[in-house]
Amino acid sequence: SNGITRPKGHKVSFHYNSQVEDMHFGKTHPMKPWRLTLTKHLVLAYGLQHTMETHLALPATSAQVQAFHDPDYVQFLSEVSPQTFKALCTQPRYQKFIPAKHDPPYDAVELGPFNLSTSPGADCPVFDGMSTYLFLYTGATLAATNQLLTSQSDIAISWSGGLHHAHKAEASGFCYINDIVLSILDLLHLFPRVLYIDIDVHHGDGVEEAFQRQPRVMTLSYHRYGPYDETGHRFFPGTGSLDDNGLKGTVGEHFALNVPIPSGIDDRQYKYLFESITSRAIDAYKPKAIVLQCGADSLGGDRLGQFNINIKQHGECVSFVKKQGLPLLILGGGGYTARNVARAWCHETALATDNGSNLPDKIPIDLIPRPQAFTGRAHGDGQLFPKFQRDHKNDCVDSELEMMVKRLEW
Ligand code: ZLS
Ligand code: CA
Ligand code: ZN
Repeated sequence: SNGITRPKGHKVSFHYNSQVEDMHFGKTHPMKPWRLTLTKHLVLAYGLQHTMETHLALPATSAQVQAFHDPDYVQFLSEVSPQTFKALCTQPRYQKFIPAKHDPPYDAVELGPFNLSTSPGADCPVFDGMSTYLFLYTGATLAATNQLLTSQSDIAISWSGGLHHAHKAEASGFCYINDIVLSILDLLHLFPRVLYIDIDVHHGDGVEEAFQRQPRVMTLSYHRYGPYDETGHRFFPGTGSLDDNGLKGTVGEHFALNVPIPSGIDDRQYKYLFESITSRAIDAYKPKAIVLQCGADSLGGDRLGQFNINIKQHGECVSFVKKQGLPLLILGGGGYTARNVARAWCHETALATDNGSNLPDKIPIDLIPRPQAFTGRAHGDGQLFPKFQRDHKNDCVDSELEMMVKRLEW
């Protein structure tokens, strides 16, 4: 009655556990798990749960997480909390993971092992409920992966996953467990070639690094990349230049692609880069499954991002990949202006189920099952899919973008 319909010819599953919503990285920390509450509420408000299977995620096991991560790191993560951190830090097995002291100005945060810290100024803080959170978002992604492996879904969605910076024995950039690497390792049991595409505004360095010697995984990241700033930093994590193509001298060389982008890129320019490069990568590589990390910090108006992409174009990337008709895992990632994250990921959930053009700008009030659940900011301004102000200076020169596409042709 509301125009929302089931997808024709393909099955979608949605993997999530609301427990992740209650976590807080810290008062000033940009990563807000409650953006997932907003996303869930929008998805439910539009009735999209009737167009797909919704699965309650269970936590991943330590054994599952050890398929990529160091056993000492996994043990630490499974026990850590603000209460246990100090005592854990003194245990002998973790000593080799504690970094040397840094000189000013890099001594501001006191780091424990694995780049973890209880200081409020840390990218990867230790917070209450952290273990629960980490193993749950990983469990959601692995359950989604399993749906694809068993052909029970054609598209599987895990918005709480997509944490692309985590390393084998180190947390990095708000990421602790690399659920993407774990998922791809599982996919490799069945699929001969897996393509990983990353539209988060940051470089997908953790995933690229894990598979830099592996020709059966191609990684393709679109991200902000630029020169050093006044503080001697590049835009995080500082890697992912055009000539970063997988580990030289190994069989993995040429199976990593990076698209470094200046600030302020607009919809037209992003569409040009994304569609020309992604289609060439797919034609040449012929993947049998695709993992798409949909970090929403590439949207205009993001608190950390520097692009000017609208939700419509962000979603068109999802549609473009879906159109390939391959088993598809859709993941979250960054996204720091919470209301826009929810708008984008709800819109993309609708695209996955062929309901992209069926969402009215205002939530149909008669569809709201539990009014008290919608007191958040998801519909605060009444407008669900606004055009963003193009608030970042556009440093993208069309001719340079064209040269980049040419250089990536092989
Ligand atoms: O891709 O730029 C950095 C590293 C630093 C600057 C910040 N300080 C705290 C540490 C050293 C060089 N880190 C980035 C990480 C971005 C991770 C993106 C993750 C993803 O989207 C996938 C989920 C960064 N940018 C902004 C901040 N950190 C940041 C901003 C504000 C704060 C508050 C909390 C903590 C300290 C004050 C913080 C970090
Ligand atoms: Ca990226
Ligand atoms: Zn990001």
